[in-house]
Amino acid sequence: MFSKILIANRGEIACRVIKTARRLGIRTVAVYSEADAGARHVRLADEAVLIGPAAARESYLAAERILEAAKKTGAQAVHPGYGFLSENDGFAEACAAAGIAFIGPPAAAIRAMGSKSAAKSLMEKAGVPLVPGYHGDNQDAAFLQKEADRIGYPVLIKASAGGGGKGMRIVEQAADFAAALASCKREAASSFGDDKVLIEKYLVRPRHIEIQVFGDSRGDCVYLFERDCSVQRRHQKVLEEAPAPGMPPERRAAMGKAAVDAAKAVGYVGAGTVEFIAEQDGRFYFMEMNTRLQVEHPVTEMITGLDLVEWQLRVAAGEPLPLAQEQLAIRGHAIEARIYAEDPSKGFLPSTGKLIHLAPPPESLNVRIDTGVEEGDEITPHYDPMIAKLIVWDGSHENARERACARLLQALAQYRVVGVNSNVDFLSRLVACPAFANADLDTSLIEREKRFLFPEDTRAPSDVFLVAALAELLREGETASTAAASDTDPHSPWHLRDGWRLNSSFRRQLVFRFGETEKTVSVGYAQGGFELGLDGIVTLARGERIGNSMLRAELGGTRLPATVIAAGEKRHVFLHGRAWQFACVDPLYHAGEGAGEAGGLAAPMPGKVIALLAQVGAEVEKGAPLLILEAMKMEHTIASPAKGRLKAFRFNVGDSVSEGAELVDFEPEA
Ligand code: MV4
Repeated sequence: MFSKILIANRGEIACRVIKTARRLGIRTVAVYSEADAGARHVRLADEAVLIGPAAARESYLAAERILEAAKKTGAQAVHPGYGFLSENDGFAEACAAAGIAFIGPPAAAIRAMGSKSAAKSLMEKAGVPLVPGYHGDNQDAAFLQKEADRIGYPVLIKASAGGGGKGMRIVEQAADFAAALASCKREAASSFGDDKVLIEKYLVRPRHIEIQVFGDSRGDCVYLFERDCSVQRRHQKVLEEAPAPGMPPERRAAMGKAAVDAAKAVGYVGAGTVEFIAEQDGRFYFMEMNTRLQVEHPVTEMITGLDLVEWQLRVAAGEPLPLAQEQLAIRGHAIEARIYAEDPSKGFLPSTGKLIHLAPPPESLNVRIDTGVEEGDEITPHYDPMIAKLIVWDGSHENARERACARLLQALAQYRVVGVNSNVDFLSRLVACPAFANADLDTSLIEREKRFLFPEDTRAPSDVFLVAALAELLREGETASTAAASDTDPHSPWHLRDGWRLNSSFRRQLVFRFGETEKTVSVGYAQGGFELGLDGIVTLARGERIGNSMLRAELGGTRLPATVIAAGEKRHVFLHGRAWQFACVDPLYHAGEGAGEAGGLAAPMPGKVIALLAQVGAEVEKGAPLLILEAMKMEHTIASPAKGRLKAFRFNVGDSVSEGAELVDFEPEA
């Protein structure tokens, strides 16, 4: 076995490989780009080598720099992870030439599966079933039209060099074929530099079922059962599960055998995946082979109890496969959800930024999290915006899938992501939607269920605003007691945040902005709590904050565990297993913002100063309460527009101020 390996990748997969290497006592070398200097995979590895700037071409795709790092650190093998150089036959060859083991298949096997049409010819010879079609060299338009007519419509025209759905055309009838062929060839030429196409029967409502295979250098090969990855959006997998729902043992064995035949036909060694497209009745056809460890390998690990990275390392070191086919069995059901920094309501636009708060559900026998980031890390525009893979497993004999779905829903409800948009709520709706719950799977499930998955009504229930208001008031209370403790007069009534004011029976207001709409919660102070008014209904609210974000709330006598996270003026409320996001706007906060930039804060309307809340000379955070102004029988907190220093108050308690008057001298931090 190797004593030191280099991981030519980043993110969660680099971390995943390090985990197994460490368990096996193998030292690890990470490589990283300038953008990843503080990344988790760098922190976890025993050594790390900077290989270049953020752009992948100059770092994670720079084969020579990675090999140089391997030589310099004395690594005996390179694990390529997925993506980047993992399916680059030239890199596999260069490793071998440098005397470094490539933890993956031989270069020739990568090459053989690299061309989709050549791979299909090879598979046909090996007796692996193919979708009825034509994938030969004759590209004459009239000939291809005849082939399409023979196959029968609808047909699919695919770019031979394509993949991932690029350059595909569905043709419904013979009359449309010539035009579709011409346009497909144009796209293939410009996208792949090769206009060769193949023609296939178009399958309606297909499933994506893939078989995990493993070969060793002695020529043995086994299959580790299947994964159903039908739930995709634009050829991006979203949910993956194992085993495939409704798979009879005989078909599993037939698909397993076909996959092993495919692997053996190209002399496969290591972990590989043979992708099949399956009709609803179960008939299956070879699509392509991925010559690497896949993102979704954990679901296979969960149902087999195996560590596929350990197998990869053993096989690459020349050891035989650890287990034979008859020693392999399936236990339970596993589902993986890919947690992404993206905005599902904006076409899944990637969302970048700092992970201000990141709290995954607790890991257990049933819940696994594979991630490359922690709270405080950044999702940058340079790489894939995946935050983590959330994998659940249930071992029941009867209804393991149903239980796994329930576990996944629960884990998603616990997942907290603040700082970037995430697909967590979208995933919850997806797992809960009847088609997925009933395992009515095919590759267009998301498209078909879009009305359920992209609800237009995003209004939050009242509870959400009441909980947010309560969190705000409790937080203020804590700030006020801290201020009182450091004041010369700790008994000053101005520090009591219980609504006590001389001769004034006011109600203050908290305003939450949610998209285009605003919700106003009026606040009255009651014994041991608050009277919160919303939409004409008054609710008695009380509770306590636990730590910085957890809230033990009680609304009208009902206990509600909630989490409220403040990030600037943004508030994230996690309640009822869902997440809501809106802004908390102090009515005067914005009025003062412009003035704040000029070094002061102006009164937005005539009123009276009724409390000074901060110490002159103090460093204050953005949003820190500075003073309270009473205007039009309401109390308004003037908050700091930025982080900075409070130089002076221009008025005393009791002073009347006119509209536009500068209230404080404020120095924003440089
Ligand atoms: C197909 C098909 C229906 N019939 N081929 C999409 C990606 C590429 N690898 C192959 N793809 C498809 N090929 C025939 N003959 C439907 C798809 C397809 C698909 C396949 C697997 C997973 C998701 C998909 C989403 C849309 C279309």
